[in-house]
Amino acid sequence: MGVLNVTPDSFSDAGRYFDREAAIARGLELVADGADVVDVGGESTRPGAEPVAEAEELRRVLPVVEALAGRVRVSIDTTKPAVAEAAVARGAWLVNDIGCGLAELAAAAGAALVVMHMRGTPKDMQRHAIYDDVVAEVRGFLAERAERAREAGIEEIYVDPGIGFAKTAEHNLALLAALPELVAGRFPVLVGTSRKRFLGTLGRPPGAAPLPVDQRGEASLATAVWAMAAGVRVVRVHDVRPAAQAARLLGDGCGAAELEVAS
Ligand code: HH2
Repeated sequence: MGVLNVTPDSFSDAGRYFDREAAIARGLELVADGADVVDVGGESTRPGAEPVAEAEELRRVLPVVEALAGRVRVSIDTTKPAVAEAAVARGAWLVNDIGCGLAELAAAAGAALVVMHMRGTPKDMQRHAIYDDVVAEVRGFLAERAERAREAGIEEIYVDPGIGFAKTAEHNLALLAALPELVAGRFPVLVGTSRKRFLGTLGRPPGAAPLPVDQRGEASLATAVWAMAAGVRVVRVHDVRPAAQAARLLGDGCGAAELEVAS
């Protein structure tokens, strides 16, 4: 899943694809790089982000969804029912329900769904990063919400631990370590670590500033590969080409035996 942020303020590619034509061109580039799905978002979810009015979000995403929908499976990343509904009406295949409020709508529209774990809203979520057992709490939440979505009639449901959403770096690492456990559940798993802040803090001296976004590529790929090797079905990434190559390698059964034969 390639990330396409049609926003002026996303944490990594802020403003680069805010222009409609630039966004559509980027979507097609993601497809050429090997994306099976393009996730279109018109509102940043970075910690502290300001909310966007519905009319503005619709203006940002709908033409892009429409332009891409005939060429690739499109996902709509939103918390707003009107945005999800209009995007599906224009051909979006999946509702990326990061606020966990759109299952009924996705069911009625016949769309696939991502159920993601978050607490609060992007503006205040980091205040809610308090857990006794983050893995058990996230797993329980996802199982319950996904089951409800299934009962509402949705056939294709993905669960996502919501890396970076109301989570500290330690919480993110605990959830990544627990991916094999999450994958063993009933629903396929989606994970997004790409360029996130915690990747820039790993191995840094205490108190040091995190690595800037453009220096988080290697850690992004490493965590995507770990996720895929753990059995995660979808990885949400900004840099599609290396992740798609890794997916092919793993999907082609890069068991040690086969690699040995090839070499
Ligand atoms: N992460 C972001 C946005 N949407 N959706 C899912 N399902 N899982 C994620 O981990 C996830 C997500 C944040 O990344 P990005 O879109 O690059 O940034 P921004 O929200 O600032 O636009």
